[in-house]
Amino acid sequence: MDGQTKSTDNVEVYSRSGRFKVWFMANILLIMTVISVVLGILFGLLLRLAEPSATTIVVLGFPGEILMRILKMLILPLIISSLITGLTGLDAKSSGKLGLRAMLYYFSTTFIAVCIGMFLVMTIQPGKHASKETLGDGDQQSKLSTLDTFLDLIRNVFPNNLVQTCFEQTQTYYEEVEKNGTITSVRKLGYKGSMNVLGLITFCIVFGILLSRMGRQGQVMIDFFSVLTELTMQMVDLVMWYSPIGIMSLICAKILAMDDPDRIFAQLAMYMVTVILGLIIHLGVLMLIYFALTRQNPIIFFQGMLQAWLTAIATSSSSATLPVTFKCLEENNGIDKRVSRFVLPIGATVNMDGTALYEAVASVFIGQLNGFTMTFGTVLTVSLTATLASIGAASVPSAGLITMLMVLTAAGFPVEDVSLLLTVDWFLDRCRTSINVLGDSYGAAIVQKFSQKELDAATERELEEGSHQISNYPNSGTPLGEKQEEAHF
Ligand code: 7O9
Repeated sequence: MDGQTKSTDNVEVYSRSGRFKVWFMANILLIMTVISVVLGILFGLLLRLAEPSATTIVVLGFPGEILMRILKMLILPLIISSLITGLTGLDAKSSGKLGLRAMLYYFSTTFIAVCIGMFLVMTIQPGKHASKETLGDGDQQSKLSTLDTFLDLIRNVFPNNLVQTCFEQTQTYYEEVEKNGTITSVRKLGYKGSMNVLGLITFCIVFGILLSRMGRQGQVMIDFFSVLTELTMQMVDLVMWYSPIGIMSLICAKILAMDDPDRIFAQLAMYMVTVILGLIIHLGVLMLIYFALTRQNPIIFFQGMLQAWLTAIATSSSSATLPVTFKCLEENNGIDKRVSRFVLPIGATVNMDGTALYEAVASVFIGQLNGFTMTFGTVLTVSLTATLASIGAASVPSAGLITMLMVLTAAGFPVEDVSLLLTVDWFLDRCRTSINVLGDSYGAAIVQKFSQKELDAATERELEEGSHQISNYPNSGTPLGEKQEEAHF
């Protein structure tokens, strides 16, 4: 619009209209995504009236299924190449400092999330308002050993086959065998079809650090991985133009697949209110922390992350959202690529604030439902195990429910009642995933703020060495927030 005002300065007119075009192009995608969420909900609610068959639901959800497949396809090249390029942009010592700061942030915010959850669930007491008679009985779950789960986690950190890491995790299982007429269960090691992210991260971190120390000899490898990152990001660009259709389909199909929402929502209403309120408060706390530490406006940062936030709600998976999170952080919020590439894949794996809060609330809810009184010991046990469960969620086999069972077992609450919560889990999963993604994003910005010294030193060193590597980091040296004015909206 500005470009059409009377101005004698042609250059300015051009650059303004050019800037407007860039702004518009970036925002049209976001606007389309917002519209697709609204349409998805609307179509879902309307089509429910027509009582569609299971086949119709599959067909309606198909474009969404394809979106999930594409996003998940991009995760593997993205995390490998981004971790390695992120690490080669820094020296080993700086990487260590960055990693330590990220870990400190992850641990403290996760613990804050658990405390908020515990406080709310104990003051609101949602378990007192629901009775087991109306909810029905839970299914019996299989027994699990905490030691086996823990050992599996460590086994996954040190994979025995790098190729297998890309699609399978190690998992202990028990097999019933007959020995001299008696049946005993024997412990066996097997594999479960799900990417072993922790194993990949271990390998890539060591690989990246050694590569950064290699000098000239390693340059071709550095270039290889930075081209791979660029290419993958360009693929993400393409997918994002398809995402509005996929998101609409995902949301519409999910609403159609819901069974008898009125009854279930009414009975678990207080429980859901507790979780959602907790998540909202935690988001507020994250924003405060961000403001206190960086003196930047957290709302503007959030607006830059909007696309990732909506994608997280639609996909209910922070790993599938990872490609979009990268885009939003680097392009809208101007986060240094060396920081985001190093910190985000790790954050997506171990930092799940929403999940930690949810597990704390859900287990105390089950305790209340069964008339358990909370002692100081149980509060402490639930808080600690919920924190650990959220950190290990991505790396213990058949996560989600299993981690929930660990918290319940540790607190001494009945485990078979988890199935009661399954009816609303799909909904709460979306809410907590969106907080998981935002937690990682604010974390990347905070780590960057505290690592400016290391980043500047690394940039300077590369300039001195005349390395062409620097061209890979167009964001480097930009103080946090300088790019914020270009943020969407
Ligand atoms: C939620 F880093 C990556 F991108 F490579 C990565 C890949 C896979 C990171 C994580 C994973 C992964 O497998 N994550 C995982 C997370 C696996 C099982 C359960 C969960 C927990 O998920 C959250 C929850 O249920 O609360 C939530 N849905 O953030 O995705």
